Amino acid sequence: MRAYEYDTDDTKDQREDHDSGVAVSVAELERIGVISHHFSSVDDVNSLALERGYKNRDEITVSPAALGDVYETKVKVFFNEHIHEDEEIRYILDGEGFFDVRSNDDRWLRIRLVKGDLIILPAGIYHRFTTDNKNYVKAMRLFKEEPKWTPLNRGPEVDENNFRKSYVQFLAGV
Ligand code: KMT
Ligand code: NI
Repeated sequence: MRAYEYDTDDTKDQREDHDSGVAVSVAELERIGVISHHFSSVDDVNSLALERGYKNRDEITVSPAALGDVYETKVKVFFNEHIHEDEEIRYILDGEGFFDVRSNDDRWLRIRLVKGDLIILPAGIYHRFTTDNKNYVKAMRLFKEEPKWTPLNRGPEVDENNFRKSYVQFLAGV
């Protein structure tokens, strides 16, 4: 895992690094509720899943080979800024990708994940995902119960969502 402030150069594809050169620390990510681990064995993922009460999981490959014609569309959909009403845990099985999360003052922080990296995004955090310019990631998605991965795209309505509001309260230290 390596995190940095995203350079908002819209002339570049979302899959480019967009590295502003300003590093973001693990502590800064923890302050916004984002936790990361590096697990070389899936046994460690199993322990974490057990500890946090996760019962379900699936695997997704995001690549032109796996998704064919819909790859480009999928990659754009994942890159729409959204929240979920549950934690999002992702474990990178192969390849690499970027999760962008909003800082507490609404800047984009880019988190680069490679094989063995695991990330926990809290419910209600605005975020987005993209592959990098290698166009290949294989990830495990973990769920507590039923998959609740419906993305709620950012907008005035979602700003009023109860999961969003709880997260905003967490940021404010309430
Ligand atoms: C999400 O919610 O944005 C995703 O699950 C992205 C695909 S998983 C690598
Ligand atoms: Ni998401």
